[in-house]
Amino acid sequence: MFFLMQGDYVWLDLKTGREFVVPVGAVVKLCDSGQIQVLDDEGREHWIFPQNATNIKPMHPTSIHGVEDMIRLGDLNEAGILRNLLIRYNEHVIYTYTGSILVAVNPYQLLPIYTPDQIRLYTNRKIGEMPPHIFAIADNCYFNMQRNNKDQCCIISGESGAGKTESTKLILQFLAAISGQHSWIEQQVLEATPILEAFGNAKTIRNDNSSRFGKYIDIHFNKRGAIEGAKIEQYLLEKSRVCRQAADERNYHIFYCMLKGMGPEMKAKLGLGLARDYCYLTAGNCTECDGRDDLADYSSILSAMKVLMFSETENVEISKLLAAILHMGNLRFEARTYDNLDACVVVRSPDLVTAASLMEVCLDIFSSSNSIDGGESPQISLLTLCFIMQGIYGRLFVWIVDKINAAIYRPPSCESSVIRRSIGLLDIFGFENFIVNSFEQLCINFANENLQQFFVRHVFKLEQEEYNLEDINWQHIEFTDNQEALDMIANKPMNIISLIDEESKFPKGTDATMLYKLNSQHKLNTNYIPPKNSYETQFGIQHFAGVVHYESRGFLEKNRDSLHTDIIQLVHSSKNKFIKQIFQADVAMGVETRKRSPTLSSQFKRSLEMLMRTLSVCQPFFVRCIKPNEFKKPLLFDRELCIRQLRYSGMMETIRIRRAGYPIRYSFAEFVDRYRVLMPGIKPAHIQDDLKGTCQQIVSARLGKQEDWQIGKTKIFLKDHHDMQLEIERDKAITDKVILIQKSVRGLK
Ligand code: AOV
Ligand code: MG
Repeated sequence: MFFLMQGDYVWLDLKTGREFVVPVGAVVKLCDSGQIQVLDDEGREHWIFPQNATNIKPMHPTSIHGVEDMIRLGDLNEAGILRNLLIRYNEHVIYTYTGSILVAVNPYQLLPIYTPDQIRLYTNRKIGEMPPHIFAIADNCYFNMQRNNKDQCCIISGESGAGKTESTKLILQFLAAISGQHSWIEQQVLEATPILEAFGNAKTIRNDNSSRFGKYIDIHFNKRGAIEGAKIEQYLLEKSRVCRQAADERNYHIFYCMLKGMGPEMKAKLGLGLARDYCYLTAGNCTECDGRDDLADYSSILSAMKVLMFSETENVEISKLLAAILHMGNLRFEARTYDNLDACVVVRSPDLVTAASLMEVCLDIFSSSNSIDGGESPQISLLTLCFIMQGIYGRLFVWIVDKINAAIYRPPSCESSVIRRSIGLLDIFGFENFIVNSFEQLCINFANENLQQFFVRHVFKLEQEEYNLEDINWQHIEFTDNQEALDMIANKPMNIISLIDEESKFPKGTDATMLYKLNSQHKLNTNYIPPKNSYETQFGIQHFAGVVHYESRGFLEKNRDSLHTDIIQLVHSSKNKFIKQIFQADVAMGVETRKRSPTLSSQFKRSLEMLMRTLSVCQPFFVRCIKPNEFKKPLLFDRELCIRQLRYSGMMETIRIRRAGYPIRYSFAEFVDRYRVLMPGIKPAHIQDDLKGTCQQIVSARLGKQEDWQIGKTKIFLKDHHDMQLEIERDKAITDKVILIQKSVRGLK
């Protein structure tokens, strides 16, 4: 056994056999002849007998105090990564690099690291020049966009509550600050966030401000690098929340904000009371959210809406619709018997009267509507009502996003389309695995499966392919590829999504027939887990982030997402212009077209394909957010929870490939033109005969012997730190040159 002394650091393998447990770091406290006492990172003491100390290993010096870039870790294993994040986190250092990939651990407290001073510190710096920071990623996106004249994107991933939305906002804030002159358009782009969050975020058990929709914000810059506009794409709002919330969860923030913040006069007009008065706001038994100020938020939402050109009338109409939804949620139904037929009717109530007047429909719309009034049972009537209200809220949300885009989106003019560049920020729902998972989780996990494939392709596949093409010395690195799972879900003939879709369109299709088809088609696929017996209604999928079991009941209904005929009837009979406007497209469609309108999964699949196409032409940056505990608490680091997230995101393989690889590459001509300033007398690329030789000359002079960098057939390959070093030298060379020129000009005078 190796020799140990007091104060030495070791890895201690507790051999629990549990899936997400890895060795813990520990320091030797006492060392006498018989045994050793160590104190582990969790503050627990252990006695170890040296003769059977196979569970203890010395720690590499880089792991003792931690490193900023995990590529430099000597102990390159999960335990090493985990401890590195842990000791930094304990010192409030939440950001760490893996090459240019940023890992961000949610601090669950406000840290003083986002000030205007910090923004200045990170402006125009190379990655690695300053400590890891989300601002460094933003700055690099911006710098790369200009230097390479290429669109950039930033893919922010992580579980619910890991910090994706906060990271997105910080990047936006940074870009707005460095790009310009506090222009109106910048402010508009920033103010879109509070509106989107009001209508699309809610308190869940995992996150007090959980985004219940996905978004891609594309920010456009003009040739001077100032923000010129933006466009927001939204995905799959969770509509069911409008009527039902799980225990301890709330409906969308806007409802509570409105009830707290609206003036008494307006409230009286809309017949509104307190949050606790409404069934749609109380299903989770939670109307308040610690740490949120609904009253203050309401005024921020209103002022943001002003900035984004929502008119006074539009605001009133939105409030009327929200109020109507709340009143409708309070409707009750009674079973009655007519002519020996059981039916149920809506109970006349003040809520009914107010809702009808707000939506400008006459009261008997409900009596003439079959499924609500006169329907089969009170339960079915309530459910139908719920579908209608969800449908209305869903359309309202889409209308709001369109309205925001109308203010911030400027189609490229002929001149600017050539030079306009963009940075896209993707903040999409993370992988979900609940006790009961439904169609929505399948869509969400399908989206994550796509993003993981994008990551895998970018980081592993394309990278290794390129090394081979360029004949570079390279040892292949194994990685987990999720392509097969993705093919089974959406690409191969008879894939899961297409089978669900087909069954949704088939008039006799039911959830059971759908499940039968899924089983017969995929039961042999290793990524598919069929139901255990013929009664079971769940099927499982092996996703990159683990197995998820889906409850098939309800799939077809959700996928059809058909607007209830009752909604259309309601819209037709309403005299309210706003309601007609948000349903414009649906009404214009006509009954038959509406029946054939695309299903939810096919729409979602199409928008995902478009997103992936957009991303594939951008230079990507990745931010991996990690949630350190389930309690939303600062300075609490749940090791197993973190290891699970690190493992599923492929962090280990990422570090290995980044360490072995060459993330920076230039064509010979690009390289010569960018860095010839570092060596006097080198001609521009277009008049060079031997570009490769010239590259070699510059790089050997500047970076020394060939150890880390490589020259391929058409490109030169560098490590991240080389890029930084060359850039710093280049900046210096250019500044020196300018000073020289200034001096000689002065000398001439
Ligand atoms: P998410 O977007 O990843 O979850 P959020 O970005 O909403 O998660 O973060 C959740 C909460 O964590 C925030 O409301 C903050 O309280 C805290 N938080 C996150 N990042 C930071 C930070 N950098 N500094 C301080 N606090 C932070 V979800 O949308 O639920 O998938 O669906
Ligand atoms: Mg979010």
